[in-house]
Amino acid sequence: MIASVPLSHPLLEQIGQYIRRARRIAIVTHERPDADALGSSLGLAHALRRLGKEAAVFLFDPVPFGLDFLPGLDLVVADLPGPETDLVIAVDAGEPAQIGARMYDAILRLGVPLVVVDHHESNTGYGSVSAVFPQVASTAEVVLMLIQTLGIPVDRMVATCLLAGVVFDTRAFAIPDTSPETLRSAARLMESGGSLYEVMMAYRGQHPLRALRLWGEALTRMELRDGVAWTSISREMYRATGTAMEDTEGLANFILDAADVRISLVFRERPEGGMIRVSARSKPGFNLVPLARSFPTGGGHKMAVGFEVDPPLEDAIRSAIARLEELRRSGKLDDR
Ligand SMILES: [Mn+2]
Repeated sequence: MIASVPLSHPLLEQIGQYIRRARRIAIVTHERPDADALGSSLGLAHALRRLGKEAAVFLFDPVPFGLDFLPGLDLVVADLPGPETDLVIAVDAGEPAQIGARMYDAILRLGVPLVVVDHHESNTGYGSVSAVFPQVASTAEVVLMLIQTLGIPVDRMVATCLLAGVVFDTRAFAIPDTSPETLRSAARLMESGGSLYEVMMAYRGQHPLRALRLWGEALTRMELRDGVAWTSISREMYRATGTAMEDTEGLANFILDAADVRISLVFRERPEGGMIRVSARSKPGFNLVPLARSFPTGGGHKMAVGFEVDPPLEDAIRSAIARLEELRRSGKLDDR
């Protein structure tokens, strides 16, 4: 499949119209933001300010470990957007639930247009305009297209933020969705002053030692059947290693890199209890979205999804692996 990536697009032109008419713009993204979510949001905020707009990123979560190098973190406001807001842009969020009920309800109450810029295969098409490009490797690339559509010059701050989104979401240009246009976008961002080295250092240094200790515990519990590898993280493991749920980010990808693994799953208890969170990853040839969608809150990309299963941990593992095997047998996870 040739990924055709438009340099501009009618949907981005439409969003551009909304932006030109707006004065105070609130940017929101998914909870527990990753580098693409935060980098795309901040990069867009910087660009909109260059256009003379008031723009801020509204997000309750703390900045994740290792992303504090992103320029302009003071544009992140841990609050709901106020009544002066006249446009909301949701970035890298596939559905309202990912933005969080409290934030999304507040947006609906504002009664202003909500436009969406995203690349999730599972995007539900919410919002007044929904510019979703599943073939584009990162939302940061879509944001760059939008910024170019608006004719805003890309400065060093915009460039570094967006480069972070590109590098982290492509796993440093290593996923199949990495296209010539991904590399051209990265080159353009470097030419505009973005530091690939700084971003790469952050990418490689995204895990503190305590996370590796937690991974070590998880790796010893791993099971493998028919190319499907899974492991789990219990509340006790967080306690024993002094870690939090964010320290599990990257583990499913790490397991997937093993030569004899085709699909990886990591089941995690939350430190505070409640639903079991599952991250699943696959090598090319699978589409995991039907698996994720078969659970109430699931979504993501073909080869990278997240979903939630009822506790306890052991039952969650049993039911999700059974579901996966059933879907795989019936060909519903085949990517053609
Ligand atoms: Mn993304």
